[in-house]
Amino acid sequence: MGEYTALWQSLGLDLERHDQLMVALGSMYEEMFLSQENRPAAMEYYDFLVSEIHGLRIQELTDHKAKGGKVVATFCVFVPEEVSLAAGAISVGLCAGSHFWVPDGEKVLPRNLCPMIKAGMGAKLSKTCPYYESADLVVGETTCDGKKKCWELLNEYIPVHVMDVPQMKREKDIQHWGEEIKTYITKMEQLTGNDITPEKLAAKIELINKKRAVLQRIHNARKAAAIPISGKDALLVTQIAFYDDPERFIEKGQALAEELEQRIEDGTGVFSEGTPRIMIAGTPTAVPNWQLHHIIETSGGAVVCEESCIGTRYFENQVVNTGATLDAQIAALADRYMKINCSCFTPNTARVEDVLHLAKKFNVDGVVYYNLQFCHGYAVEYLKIERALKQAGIPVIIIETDYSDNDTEQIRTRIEAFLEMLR
Ligand code: BJ8
Repeated sequence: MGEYTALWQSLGLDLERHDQLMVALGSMYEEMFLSQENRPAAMEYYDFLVSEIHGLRIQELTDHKAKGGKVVATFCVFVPEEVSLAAGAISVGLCAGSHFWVPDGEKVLPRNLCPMIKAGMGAKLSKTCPYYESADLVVGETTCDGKKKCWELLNEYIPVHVMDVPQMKREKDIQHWGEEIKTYITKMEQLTGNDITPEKLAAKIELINKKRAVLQRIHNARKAAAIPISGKDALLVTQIAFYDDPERFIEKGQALAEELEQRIEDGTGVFSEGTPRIMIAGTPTAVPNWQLHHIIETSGGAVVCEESCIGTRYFENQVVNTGATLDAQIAALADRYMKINCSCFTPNTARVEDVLHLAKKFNVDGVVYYNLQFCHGYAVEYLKIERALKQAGIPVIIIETDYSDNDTEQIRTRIEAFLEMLR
């Protein structure tokens, strides 16, 4: 990617450290992804995107900015990308999924904090993420305490707009979220200098609904007895949905979905018969956090579903796109987004139902509950999920970890024992 050095320089990246990051990412990708057998041919596009993760897409963002366009960066699936796009901005999800950034984050944040928050902060401080350096605005939210307080510090380095996510789902909370969306519309209009009209918003609601639909279609293919795609590859596709151009993503996603459906018809699976089917539930796995999927799939299991924000919580439920006025569209957006069952809500019983429902729909043999260290919401919620799954006769194990690889072997031993029990 030497041809991008001038681009990275223009963004002010720390080139030496950025090189270290790229080398680590490249070898990890080769080991975890390219070594897999019998992958769908359509994965070639996603391999290409990863190889260009800090190249072509960054060039596209830079070209957009050169024409006066804006880039907004987000950390949570609550931020409505429809609004950002309707204002003519590009929206990218920041990844924060690597230990590489944690030590930098710990320079300003306490060590006993969720690794995703520390990595999110560290990526900015280390000047190694060209998405961050391309962003005109970070849109934060008040989902968990760690993130909520982090925005105040991050705002010292880059402008941050915070959306106040309610912590309950009463009618007045849904209305409040609608008000927050309205405020975000004003913010985006000010940032871009573009008006958001009902026509523009309707077009972007339709676009993002299509993106959700194609992700759901790919995900549905994993219900098949002969699983046509590995969990790692399916996860990668969802991760890429956060930063790729939506229209291109939809087109390429449709090609992948068609291939997967053909594989199902042909009975072509990527795992041998009898491989235990695993659902991962819990905290998100942002790029390049592939560790748990990799451990499961190299220990004799197959991941068939992610009940996660880099999974079903991102693409389930469409926005009803029938509103003719901005107010009606905002209400429809608020309704859809407030169906996301993040552990920041109390009560959050719908999430327990989601996990049970998905476990049955995807015919899973066991659930691996993934909890990022110091994420109290998901950790506390485990008890209810565990109880419900046990009652339904579905085995479950909890894995609590951070991004370091200190505990990889320990996790592998536990996963191997869990899979053995499922056989
Ligand atoms: S909607 S899950 S993307 S907040 S950062 S809560 S892991 S302690 S990411 Fe999330 Fe939005 Fe909810 Fe989804 Fe825990 Fe860490 Fe907080 Fe986290």
